[in-house]
Amino acid sequence: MAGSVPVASALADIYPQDALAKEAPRWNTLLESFASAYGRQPTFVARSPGRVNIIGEHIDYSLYSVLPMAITADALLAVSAKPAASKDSFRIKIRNVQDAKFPAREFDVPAQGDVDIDSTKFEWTNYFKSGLRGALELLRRKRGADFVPVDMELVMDGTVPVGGGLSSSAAFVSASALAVMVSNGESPVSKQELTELAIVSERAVGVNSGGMDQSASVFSERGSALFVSFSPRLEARPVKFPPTRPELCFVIAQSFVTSNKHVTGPIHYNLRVVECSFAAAYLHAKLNPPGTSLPEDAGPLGISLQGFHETYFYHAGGEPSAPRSLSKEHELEHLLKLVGETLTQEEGYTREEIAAALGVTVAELEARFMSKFPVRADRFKLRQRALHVLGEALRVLRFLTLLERPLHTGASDTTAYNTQLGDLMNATQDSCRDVYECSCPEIDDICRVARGAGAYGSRLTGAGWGGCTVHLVPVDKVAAVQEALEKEYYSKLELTAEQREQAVVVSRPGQGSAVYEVK
Ligand code: NG1
Ligand code: MG
Repeated sequence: MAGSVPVASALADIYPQDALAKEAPRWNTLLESFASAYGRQPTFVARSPGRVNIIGEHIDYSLYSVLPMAITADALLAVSAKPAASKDSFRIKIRNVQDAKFPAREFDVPAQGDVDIDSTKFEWTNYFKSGLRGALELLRRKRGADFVPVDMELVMDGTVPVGGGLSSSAAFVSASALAVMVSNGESPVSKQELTELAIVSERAVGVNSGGMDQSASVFSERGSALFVSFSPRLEARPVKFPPTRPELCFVIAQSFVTSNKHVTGPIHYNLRVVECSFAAAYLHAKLNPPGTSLPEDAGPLGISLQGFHETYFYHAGGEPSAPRSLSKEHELEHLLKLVGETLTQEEGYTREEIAAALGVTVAELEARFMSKFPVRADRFKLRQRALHVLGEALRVLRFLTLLERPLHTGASDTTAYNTQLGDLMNATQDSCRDVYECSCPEIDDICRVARGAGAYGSRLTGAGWGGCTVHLVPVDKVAAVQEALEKEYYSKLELTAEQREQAVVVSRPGQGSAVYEVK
């Protein structure tokens, strides 16, 4: 059914042929571990994959479009459900295949009350709980106040590296919400509803994130990247890479620098979200006619650079403040110029300066933008953040235009075309490093080495400050890139055999969320 999470009855519906030899035993272990823990077979497995972002970094929370793809690594939840024993509460029993690292938990949730999540602690089941919370809100809206959720028994197995920039969190939250919805008789599950609730509920774990990861995890289709738009509403459409010569693939290389979401993550990431929202409000105050209001939108703080953009071109009090006939790319170019002229303070802006521009007090500013997720900063780099976001939004559109431009099918050499794609990714890396300040020396190093060995484009992927890199590589150069990274980067780290094996992988666009029926 269009727009709903597919139901699979064979692993071949989910994974590419060459992954089955590894996946089949893993699934068997999951099912066996369920049977030995609970004394029965699970009835289904909810599955959501991780993702790699090809282009469009740190712009989803400003509601600009991005181009990620799902990977093969995923979160699996084997599930069995039964009616709750009590009318007042239901019981969750959840275990992990790696139970030494992630201990088993059991808890009760009030049938009509909230799910308790302590986001100040790292607790692996918080991701399940946030998916549960989101799914319950949706089910309660649909089923009414006297809805009593079922008891659930679950076993989880995840192969997306934690803290590695491939979005293990969104995979786990989406799989959890899916498991809860299916257990409570929601069938089929709408991809749109699942994604929207996963986006909002992941914020309960402490990061004020955008919606790229959950969209990629839920909506992706095997063999295609995914173009995701957030404005005026969430929309995702598969995009294929044209056949090029040499043929292209994506190589993912870990930096093994862990950006711990619960230590540095909230500080860096949530600060960027605040800076982008400040930039939107500031530009609106300076550039749109007095009396125009910036609409409340789906951005994590309720306003976004996209909202300013739309208001500026289309709704500025009926007084078009700019020519209306520009293409989206021209609009972004126009805005980049305006930002350069309007946000002139390289050194950043103080709370006092921003509050004055917005016509509010510092206390009001803090209450509005900095109370949900506190941030620590004296100066806010509005100029740099806005320049990155608008420039990156433009690169995404240019990348998409290249992908959708029909390639000369008989062409025996598309090197020039491949180079154009790679250059856009390289420009993203430059902007992430210098303007958005979300790279780190190790990532810069990996990108330099990979490009030197034949990658057309190399950049960080995901939030940055460590984590993963993605490289656009012609298939005949994969071995050379791998070798160069081994020699110039990985050999200098102390890695376990498992880390060495997972350090560099070729990734093809994988399948999004699915429900597997256990027979
Ligand atoms: P990761 O790499 O999963 O931390 C984060 C955000 C995305 C997006 C990217 C940067 C979460 C759950 N996801 O990804 O929404 O903003 O950073 O492009 O925090
Ligand atoms: Mg994440």
